[in-house]
Amino acid sequence: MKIDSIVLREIGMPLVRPFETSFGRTTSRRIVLVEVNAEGFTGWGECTAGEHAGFSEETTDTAWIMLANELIPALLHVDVEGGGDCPRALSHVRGNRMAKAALENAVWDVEALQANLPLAELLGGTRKRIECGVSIGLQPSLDELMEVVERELAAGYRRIKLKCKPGRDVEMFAAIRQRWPDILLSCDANGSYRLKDEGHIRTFDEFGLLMIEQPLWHDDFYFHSLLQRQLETAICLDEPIRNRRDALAAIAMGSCRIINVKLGRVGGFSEAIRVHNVTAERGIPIWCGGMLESGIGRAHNIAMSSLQNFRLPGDVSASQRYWHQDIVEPAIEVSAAGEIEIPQVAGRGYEVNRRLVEELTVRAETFRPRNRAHSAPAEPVRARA
Ligand code: OSB
Ligand code: MG
Repeated sequence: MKIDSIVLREIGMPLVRPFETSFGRTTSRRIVLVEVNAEGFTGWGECTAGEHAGFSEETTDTAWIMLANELIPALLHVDVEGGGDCPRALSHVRGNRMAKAALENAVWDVEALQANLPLAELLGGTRKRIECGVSIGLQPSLDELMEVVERELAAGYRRIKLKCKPGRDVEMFAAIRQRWPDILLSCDANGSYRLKDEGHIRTFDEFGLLMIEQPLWHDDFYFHSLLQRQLETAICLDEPIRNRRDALAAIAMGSCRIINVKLGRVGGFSEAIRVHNVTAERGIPIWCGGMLESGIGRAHNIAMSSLQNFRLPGDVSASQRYWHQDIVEPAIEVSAAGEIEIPQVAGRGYEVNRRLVEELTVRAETFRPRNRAHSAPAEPVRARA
């Protein structure tokens, strides 16, 4: 694949409503986008790093620096056939997986167009439609939470996930269960409990939760394995699963019975497929997590969720829950049955609204390869967009 240019940009997008977790509150997103122009096609990738380092070490700003100074120059310096070649091309850079994913996924996006295949099919996906759940942030009151849950169930969503933290848990679960005894219900603590809370977390068992996501430290496997032995409810790990090896270690240790797969957190489609395959082999169900993505990341999450072992509803929901106007067309919609159809056209299946992207852009930089026929320089030419 001959890459003509790569455009790095940051857009600003206010959320329709604030999203609050145990690690903080987000009211507006600063999203890094990567545009890869190659072979007459344009592929897009979205970086899922947050504005602050509350979820992972990466942020919008660190991702920008790594993409501009390390990752884009490295990719422009080598030949890649497609997305699957990117991890090797970027392997000299440690970590920074969300930055890497933005670039790698843009290359997959081009590759699908070039191959004239739906992105889902290129990735090996077989599902025709996916089941959708919602992640509901901490609400100011129980009454407001009940209203939000009612609205999301009425919209058709198949699974409700409640953000929780110490002091904000069993009261919510009890209220929801009293009104909706049979819905698929889960919670996500984003690492906010400690081992001393074990007795308390055991009381969650009575609410018939589908899973408890990341109860303990964000980087832990071992103490989760001790906790999982004391619980009937499945633990789901999110934050510490960075790659296939982590998934294997967590499964071997018994740290969880379910795994959340996030494209950014594992570094892109290639590693996500490896996590998918190893969990499928071991009989561990996975589901697609969300990171308050714009339509580009959302379209990629949809394509990934078409792989067979994505067996539980994901945090993949409609554009309108997040954005007044999404940057893709059509906006991502969820049917009354709580499903999204996998697009059957070439590429990601949702067009990028370039005019809107330009309007939302706060900074942009264009990178081009130097003539590779001559000795390849480490530094690419960088021009202002
Ligand atoms: O832990 O799953 C998480 C959002 C930002 C950071 C971490 C998480 C989340 C969500 C939101 O739960 C999922 C979404 O609707 O995009
Ligand atoms: Mg989570």
